[in-house]
Amino acid sequence: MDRVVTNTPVYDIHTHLYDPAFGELLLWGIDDVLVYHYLVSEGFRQFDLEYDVFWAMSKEQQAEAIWNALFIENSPISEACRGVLTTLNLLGLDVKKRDLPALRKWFADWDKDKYTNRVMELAKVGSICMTNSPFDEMEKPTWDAGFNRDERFTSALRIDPLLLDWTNTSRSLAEWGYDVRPDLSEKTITNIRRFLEDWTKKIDAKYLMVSLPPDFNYPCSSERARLMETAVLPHCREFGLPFAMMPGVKRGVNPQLKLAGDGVAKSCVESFANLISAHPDNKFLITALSRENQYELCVMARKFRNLHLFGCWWFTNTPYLINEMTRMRIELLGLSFTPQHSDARVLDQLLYKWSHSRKIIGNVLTKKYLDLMETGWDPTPAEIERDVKNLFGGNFRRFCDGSSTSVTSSSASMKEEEFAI
Ligand code: FIX
Ligand code: ZN
Repeated sequence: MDRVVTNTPVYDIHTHLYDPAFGELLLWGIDDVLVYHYLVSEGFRQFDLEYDVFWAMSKEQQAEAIWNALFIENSPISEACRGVLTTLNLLGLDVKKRDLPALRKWFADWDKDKYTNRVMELAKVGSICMTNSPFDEMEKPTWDAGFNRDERFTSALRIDPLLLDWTNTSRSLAEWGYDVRPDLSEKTITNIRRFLEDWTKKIDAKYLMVSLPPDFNYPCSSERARLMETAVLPHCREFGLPFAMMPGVKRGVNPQLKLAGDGVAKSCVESFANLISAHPDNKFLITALSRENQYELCVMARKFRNLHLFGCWWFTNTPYLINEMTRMRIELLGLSFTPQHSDARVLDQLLYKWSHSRKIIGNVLTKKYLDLMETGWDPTPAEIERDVKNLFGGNFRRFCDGSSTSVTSSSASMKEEEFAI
């Protein structure tokens, strides 16, 4: 069992990583690992530093401040800190030396392409879905210029500015040649759809996605609801693409922390049920930030087959909550969901995020198969291999494709004698 969960390649369906062709946008190496925003917010709990002093530092100085505060002056026991150590350990580095300069020296000898291959191979991540935004000035020029894609990197079209800040976004669209006005006239909607079509094709989007504040409600006469009903959802239907919603984030709770300053609050799950039931021909993906929303979401997914739950997002990506959520999802939904995505922003993080999650998912599954065995039902190795493949990408691919081809136990290859639960 452990071997199957450890060795099955995953499709990481939500990350903030980039195809290596995006150059500097693909972050990797010890300094980027240390300045991850999860660690920045933990660092500020220990620093004796003003915000602006920290932000004025170079990346290397910030990394050093975090290293000293969270690894040297305190034991690195939080999930994000432990993640750094798991990553280094899996790369074969000796963490007990506590030697940041030596770690930097080791990373300096790598080339980005070789390192990408090495990390993906070690983490057993087969495909990575990027989060691609036409509104991101850093990545847009690369899309506009075109490049040879690395097939391991797929795309999701991120549309937060369109749905959360239409007034400013209408100006950008107009600048890019789309005939739109701030009012949502029929002509404007036609042009928003043209924009979505152009970008869906340009990046070969596998799904569209948005993160939503906790106060999202539906039905509603808001601009946001109107944009969803008249532009986004019809577009998704036309292209057969799921619409991923990530509710519960409160952006900028502490703006001084920049990217590390976002918070969480409960969302209204009933609103999502209303939206999904009103659009039975659309496919929806949901991962919610609030722990309190997870149970209601599981029950909702039992009611709507056009809803696929995925991942333990951000603050829920901790061992305690991954265990709780995976167990609850399995008990209520069987195997019809995708338990995890990494949300990695730095390539190296694939190592810890997947190794920590695989272990927990493996433990939950082991317990469930043992419960089955108590009834006299013997799960075969091929059946277990099938189930894990489906959880690690098969279910998601099938949901996106709308095809009924799942990984079947007969196509699973592991021999019976090769492992035991
Ligand atoms: O909105 C998102 O996709 C979030 O995952 C990010 O914005 C967030 O900053 C993050 O990195 C969470 O893991
Ligand atoms: Zn994300």
